[in-house]
Amino acid sequence: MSKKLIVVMGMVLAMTACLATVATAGIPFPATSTCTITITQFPTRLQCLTSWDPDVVRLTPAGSTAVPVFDRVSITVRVRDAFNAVVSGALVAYSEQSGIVNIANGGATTATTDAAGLATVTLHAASGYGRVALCADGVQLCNVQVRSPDVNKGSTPLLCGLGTASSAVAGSDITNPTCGFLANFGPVTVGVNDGWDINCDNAVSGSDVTGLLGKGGVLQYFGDTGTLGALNSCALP
Ligand SMILES: [Ca+2]
Ligand SMILES: [Ca+2]
Repeated sequence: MSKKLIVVMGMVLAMTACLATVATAGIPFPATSTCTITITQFPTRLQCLTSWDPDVVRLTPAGSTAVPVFDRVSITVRVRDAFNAVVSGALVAYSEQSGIVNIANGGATTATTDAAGLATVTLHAASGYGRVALCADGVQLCNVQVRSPDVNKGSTPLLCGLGTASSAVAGSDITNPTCGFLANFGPVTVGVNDGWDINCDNAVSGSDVTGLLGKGGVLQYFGDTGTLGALNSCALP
């Protein structure tokens, strides 16, 4: 299923403050720009859309060839500047904003805004969990919360980060004593163990490992390995 929502970023006070200091024609401005977020789920997990705000996007880990893929998110942006004029020719791309997350090579598209300031980009593959931002010419316009079954690089606490290079869905994702699924079993506390709640039922449990009805858990992607891209900053290259 898919769901659409429109996010208008920013606040009047913030816009007023920015207008007084850094407003520049032709520069993307969050408070006047809009994001239309469409999440398509494979398979459907309505709880990821109804139980969490913002909605959770479950991403296929790097290198996975699993069919069906996990979720896919498309964001259509209309980019405007601080004076409410559309910005054409802006580079639109995803970047890792926070948490332990890295977009996989080939896991997202980029685009350039058209004459109406519109562009659409999609994201389907990343490892880790956290927030992924949508950036236009290096300015963050909105973000989405993401989770994947690939939560670490190996079996020791030192390998709880993802970084770059290759990563795999393996036994250590389940058994790492600090950042494995087993170590995070229990009711979800946001900011503590929500990144492991793959099926969004507000608890980390065996169903996140096995997948309900055999789908959507760690085991569905077990053994998948691939290359994580360089960390993508919102700053222009
Ligand atoms: Ca892993
Ligand atoms: Ca769960």
